[in-house]
Amino acid sequence: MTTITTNTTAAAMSSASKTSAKTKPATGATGATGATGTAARAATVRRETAETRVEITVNLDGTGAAKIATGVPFLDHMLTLLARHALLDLTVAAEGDTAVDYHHTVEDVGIVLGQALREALGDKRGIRRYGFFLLPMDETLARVVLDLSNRPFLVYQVSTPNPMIRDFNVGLVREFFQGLANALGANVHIALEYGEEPHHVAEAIFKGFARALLEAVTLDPRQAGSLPSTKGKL
Ligand SMILES: [Mn+2]
Repeated sequence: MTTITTNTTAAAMSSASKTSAKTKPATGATGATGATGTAARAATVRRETAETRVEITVNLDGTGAAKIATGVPFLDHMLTLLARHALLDLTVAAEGDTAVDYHHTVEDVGIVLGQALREALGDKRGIRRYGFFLLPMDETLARVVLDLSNRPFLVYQVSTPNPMIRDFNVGLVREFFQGLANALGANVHIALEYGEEPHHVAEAIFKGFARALLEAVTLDPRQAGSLPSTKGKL
């Protein structure tokens, strides 16, 4: 378990979190023993700016339990299903300048989730590294391909005729994944094969990403704790 605090204003909070961030023993999750020793693949990251305050705790070897409160109801819905389909235990608490619009909050939650996933992955030994998924949702089909390469790059090929989901612009999904890809150090390709209904489009992308992520972070016993790279570094 790793805790990172960025721009924290509360020293007491920081030291309390350091205390609680001690590595805890694995609790029977297949991935948590062996390759990465006994350290749980979990992390907590806090980040505070003039625009947002975000705290995220993630456990890669979870069951999909989510506790999400971002102040953006549609983002809460997306993160809840992301946790469920990636089998992450995920706690997200965010407060942002949503009176301006949702942009800063959505982007910064993506950044902090990327940081937390990266910390939880640790040295990446034994992981599968790549993941991909084609996810259908009624008339929509989304394709998500992922490489935990430490080479941040987002390719995002999505256009929807009607961008609004209530007061949430589906274009913000791109901002979320740009922040996430940068902070996670991941190559992420997201494409909408086809589809129109914006709620379906966003949901298919988040679920597809979740399934691709689940594949990529899974510990493969055949890797025997080595890095899935001929370069020797990820
Ligand atoms: Mn839905």
